[in-house]
Amino acid sequence: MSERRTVLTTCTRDCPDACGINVYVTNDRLVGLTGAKDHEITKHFLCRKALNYIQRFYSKDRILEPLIKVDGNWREISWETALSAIAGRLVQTIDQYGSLSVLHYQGSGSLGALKMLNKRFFNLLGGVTEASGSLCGGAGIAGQTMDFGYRTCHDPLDLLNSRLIVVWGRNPSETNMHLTHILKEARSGGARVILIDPVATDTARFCDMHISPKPGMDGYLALGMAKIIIESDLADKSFIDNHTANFAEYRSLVDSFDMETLSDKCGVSIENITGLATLYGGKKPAAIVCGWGLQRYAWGAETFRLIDALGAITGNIGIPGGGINHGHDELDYFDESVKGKEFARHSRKIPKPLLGKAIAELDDPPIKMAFINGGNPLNQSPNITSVAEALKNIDFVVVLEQFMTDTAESADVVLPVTTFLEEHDVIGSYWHNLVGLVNPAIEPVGNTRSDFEIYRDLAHFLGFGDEMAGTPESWIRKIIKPLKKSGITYESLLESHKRVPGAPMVAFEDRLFKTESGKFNFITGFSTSEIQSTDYPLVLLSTHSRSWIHSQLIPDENKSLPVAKVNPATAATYGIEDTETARVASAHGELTAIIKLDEGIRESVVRIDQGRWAKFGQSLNQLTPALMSNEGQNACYYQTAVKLEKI
Ligand SMILES: Nc1nc2c(c(=O)[nH]1)N[C@H]1C(S)=C(S)[C@@H](COP(=O)(O)OP(=O)(O)OC[C@H]3O[C@@H](n4cnc5c(=O)[nH]c(N)nc54)[C@H](O)[C@@H]3O)O[C@H]1N2
Ligand SMILES: Nc1nc2c(c(=O)[nH]1)N[C@H]1C(S)=C(S)[C@@H](COP(=O)(O)OP(=O)(O)OC[C@H]3O[C@@H](n4cnc5c(=O)[nH]c(N)nc54)[C@H](O)[C@@H]3O)O[C@H]1N2
Ligand SMILES: [Mo]
Repeated sequence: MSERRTVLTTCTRDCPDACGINVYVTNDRLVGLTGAKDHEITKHFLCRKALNYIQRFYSKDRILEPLIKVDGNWREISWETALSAIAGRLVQTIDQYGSLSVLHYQGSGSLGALKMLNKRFFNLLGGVTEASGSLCGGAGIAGQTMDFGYRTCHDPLDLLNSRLIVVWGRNPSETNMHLTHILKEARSGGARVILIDPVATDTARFCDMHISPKPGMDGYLALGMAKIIIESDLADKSFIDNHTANFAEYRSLVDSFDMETLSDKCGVSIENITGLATLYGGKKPAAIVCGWGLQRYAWGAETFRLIDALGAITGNIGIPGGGINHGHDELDYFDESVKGKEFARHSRKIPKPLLGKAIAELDDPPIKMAFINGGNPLNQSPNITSVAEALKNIDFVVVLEQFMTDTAESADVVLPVTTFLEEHDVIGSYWHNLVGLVNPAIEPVGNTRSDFEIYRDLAHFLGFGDEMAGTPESWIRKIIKPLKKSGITYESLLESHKRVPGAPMVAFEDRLFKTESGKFNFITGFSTSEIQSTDYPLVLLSTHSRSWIHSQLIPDENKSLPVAKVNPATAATYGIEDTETARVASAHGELTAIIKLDEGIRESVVRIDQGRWAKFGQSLNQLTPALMSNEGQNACYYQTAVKLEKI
């Protein structure tokens, strides 16, 4: 008799949707995944990267034993040997150089809240050097924090109250699938949906209008819209007078440009800017949904602020169906004190976007040992060449991984970790307001352990085991304690995902902003720099793929070449035809790609999905510059100038 089970869990991957998942297990083997039916966002549907997960899970390339590098070759060792060797090395390093000589790098491989315990370990160690800043949304968050006091968004289902929705620099068809369902429903209820993206992505297919600006230049588009809105008397004077600060200075900024200049800068005709502004200013309530693509430039925060300003001048802030929606913190509903900040006697941070340079420059103390979990900085950081150089100079690198990634390959010890289908955890979303438990569907395969178990067990070797002791469940119960007042308990989460009661449907409904003035704070200055140069006249958008997340491909998926989508007119200037192979080169590096002609891509733009592996010569971050945004310590991946060369 075969034994069948269904386990309810939640996806922990770094994605807004944080889906409820039913996992089907037959005879202790995963056989299928479906979206949880009664999860009000997932609604039974899973995306391609989730559906592909079983293949990843059972890949022959998964690491199942602790590994140590001996003379350049990997050798399997026991957990006991691995953990005692690491503990011995830690004690020696800290004795000699202090705890700040240890670097902790936590990526976004899993957004489970239990991953906060990894940080607790390093705080208990005395406080280490932490890779901070952002590869993701730091610029947008910084911009919105300057305007509103903190970043938050409307509940996604509030979009059903909007008459107009502008999707700006976000590609939900590939990266946030359940938003597309809401957009389609809003549209069938009469809302108009507009996409602003230099690429006519699959999202454009169900939009009423597509505006294609020059990459990085949306701030000028927003200024142009503001000019039309103000000059055509579409502004909400009452909102401006009562709830905003710095309007006069912002108005001067708007007035300092004429429409021709703004149109030229953003590459959108005055007619289209006017049409867009008239729609946005005229169809209240109107929501803007901003993505991450929009802010991967040095001035990403300022771009967000100029878009926030559109919400403020039209009074689309604090009303149902309005808002400038990016996201909120996925830890919002949890107890972050488990990180144990109080244990750290020292603290030092280095920004992820400048990781290579920062490691190379640190002394007093220099970095001697590094722990990397849930991240692949040798693939996902901008300008990985500089990161690889820096990592080589660290005496002892420990990587907690599922696969022999570019980063794991560079380590001294690799510890095999479980996937979310083998772990306990709890997770919120950075977009919607449901929380869910992560329940193991099957026993860990091979000799894998969760991050929590690894750090907890390592703590025993180091004499602070008591502070990390306990089961995952006992820590999850602590983490979700703040939810108790809303009636959400561990037991209730075992039954189903729960919407957090009281989670706002509308952001800033009380118009109380946590800024210094208590009001919405307008931006007062803006500048950008040229991305392209004569030698490198194209912009590379290294976007997110529908089929995988970040670098989480299995090695075999790297066998084909990446596909570079370009406008036929752009390809023609290089004499390149559809399906031909070409070199894509920046000032920092190059790779080979297959050219796919696409009328929907703006001229002078190259779009390639990022995530392929550097060890196969295919990481796009061989080409990206190590730049950091003016605000928010964000990586500026899309500020990459390239050229094509026919091969
Ligand atoms: N399948 C899948 N899902 C994912 C991810 C994944 O890798 N794969 N990653 C997850 C993570 S961590 C994140 S942060 C999100 C990212 O989610 P998105 O923000 O949707 O992803 P991006 O691909 O960065 O960019 C979105 C769009 O911005 C456009 N864009 C680039 N530059 C500009 C610009 O200057 N102006 C405008 N208007 N548009 C621009 C790009 O052409 C692209 O279509 O997705 C999450 N979901
Ligand atoms: N060129 C370019 N680069 C980009 C971007 C871009 O748009 N263009 N986008 C950026 C964005 S938005 C982000 S968020 C970052 C993401 O950067 P990273 O967080 O470095 O992304 P991943 O490649 O997903 O690496 C996560 C690794 O963690 C492993 N993993 C998964 N779960 C666990 C776990 O529970 N424990 C441990 N120890 N490991 C686990 C996975 O196998 C994977 O190798 O990348 C950025 N890089
Ligand atoms: Mo991200």
